[in-house]
Amino acid sequence: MLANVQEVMFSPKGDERGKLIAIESLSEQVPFEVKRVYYIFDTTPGTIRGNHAHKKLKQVLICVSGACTIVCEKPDGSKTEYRLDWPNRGLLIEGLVWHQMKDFSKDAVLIVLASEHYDEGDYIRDYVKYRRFCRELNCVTKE
Ligand code: T46
Repeated sequence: MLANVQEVMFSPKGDERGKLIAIESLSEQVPFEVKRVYYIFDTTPGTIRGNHAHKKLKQVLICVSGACTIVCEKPDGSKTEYRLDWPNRGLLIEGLVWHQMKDFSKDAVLIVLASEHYDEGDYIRDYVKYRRFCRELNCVTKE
């Protein structure tokens, strides 16, 4: 089972009027068909969201306004923090990655492009179960 985290960059098209970023399914940055889009905003100061992993879901997270930090833990236990603070930076998360979102700025709007429709059965929300699941399955971590 795959677990992968990767920063992706979008190229803004700019002219004297401002900037525009276009995102397409099945592109280098979004290597899946987008079936769902959701966004997180108006976050209570100090709040921590996430704290779960997905079994199969692939997602790209983009903070289109403000900033927030995504903490990702792979099945091998390695942890990395990513500060998303610019609309041209995204984070691709695929499969069994335990993730947490924190340090939202007041104006943060975090948009998420997802490969599947909402399915609570795809979530692992218990950390002990997550670690057990990773041990039981032979997880593959892309470098
Ligand atoms: C993730 C991170 C980055 C729905 O009904 N439909 C949806 O598509 C989503 C995403 C959520 N919900 C419901 C489920 C809960 O009752 O909205 C409520 C809040 O969801 P949750 O507590 O899972 O939200 P976060 O911010 O902890 O996590 C979300 C996504 O759920 C998750 O897939 O990877 O953002």
